[in-house]
Amino acid sequence: MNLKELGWSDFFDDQLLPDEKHLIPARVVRQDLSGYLLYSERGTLTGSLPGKFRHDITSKAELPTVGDWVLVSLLEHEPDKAAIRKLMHRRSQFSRKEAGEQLDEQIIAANIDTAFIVCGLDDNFNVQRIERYLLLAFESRATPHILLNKADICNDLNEKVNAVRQVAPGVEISTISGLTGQGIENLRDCIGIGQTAVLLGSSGVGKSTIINTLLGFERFQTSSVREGDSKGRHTTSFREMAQIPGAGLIIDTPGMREIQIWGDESSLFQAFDDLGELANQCKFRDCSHVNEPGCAVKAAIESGDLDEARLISYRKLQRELQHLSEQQDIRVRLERKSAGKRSSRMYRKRPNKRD
Ligand SMILES: Nc1nc2c(ncn2[C@@H]2O[C@H](COP(=O)(O)OP(=O)(O)OP(=O)(O)O)[C@@H](O)[C@H]2O)c(=O)[nH]1
Ligand SMILES: [Mg+2]
Ligand SMILES: [Zn+2]
Repeated sequence: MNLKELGWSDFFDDQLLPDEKHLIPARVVRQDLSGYLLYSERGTLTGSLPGKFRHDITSKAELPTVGDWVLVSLLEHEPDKAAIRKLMHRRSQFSRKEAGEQLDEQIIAANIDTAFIVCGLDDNFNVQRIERYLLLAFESRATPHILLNKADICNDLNEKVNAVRQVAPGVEISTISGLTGQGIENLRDCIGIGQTAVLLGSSGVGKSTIINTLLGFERFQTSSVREGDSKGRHTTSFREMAQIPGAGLIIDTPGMREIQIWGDESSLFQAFDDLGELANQCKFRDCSHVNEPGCAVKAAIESGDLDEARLISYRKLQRELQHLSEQQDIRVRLERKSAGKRSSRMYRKRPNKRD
């Protein structure tokens, strides 16, 4: 395996410090309960995280994840085992807020060029979900590309494609079938050698099926969806990268139950570029598009050029982002407060010591 084929570039080369030349670059292929599986020029390695590494980090986001580049040293008597010494800065990363109450960023995949957002053209078709994924994709710095899968069983293809186009201005949309292979060759051409793509989407949309068809063999397990609502059965449980013969790398992910938003408003503006352009034509710069005179957004809704659902989605995502940022501010204040308490305790102790 050569480093360039695995996605190594000057971006990572420039991060190497003089005293790290003896370490081996490796890419995280899979992370599961037993540890890390890595690809390197020395072949496949199993990696572990030394206690010092865990101790030195300040957030979970600094732990290596699938797609990450790390520097490792080989264990002396077991040359296929490696200790991870350093995590390289990421070129891009697809994150969401961790499920539940925690206020942590969960990194789904790192150093990706293309984020394929997969949606089934069956009963699981959902435009609002695509909107949420797109927001995260813009935040990731990877290029989003929407895959509408299961085209073989869809009777109203044009209608669905048009609905998706409305919420994804400027984003590439492909209709494919992982089962029959329709459109899969074109996908391969989108992932050049050395590039990395990730497949994202809910359970049952066909992510693992698409990868198996790309690879030409049943690398990942798949299973049928529920009748009635086409929901999947959460078949894939770990994120894992595979090398496509004659092309780049692709990461399979488990279907997400919740797509909790992580990011800031700049990605929101990018994802809702169409609304932004309209808003620029509103009479008032700070127009809230509710009942101001000369509102171009309202006018577009009335004329049918803009679906009102788009404005509703925008407001909903904006509220979620604001809530996230408020929660983050509260946490920073609490952390400062407890750090302040610690240092004032230290300060009080000092005079005692002199006594
Ligand atoms: N008709 C049709 N069925 C498909 C297509 N792609 C996948 N399927 C079927 O959809 C079901 C779910 O596919 P999977 O590949 O397991 O879905 P997944 O997205 O990997 O699901 P999780 O691993 O649970 O996240 C399987 O029964 C597949 O055969 C397609 O293009 N057309
Ligand atoms: Mg799967
Ligand atoms: Zn307006």
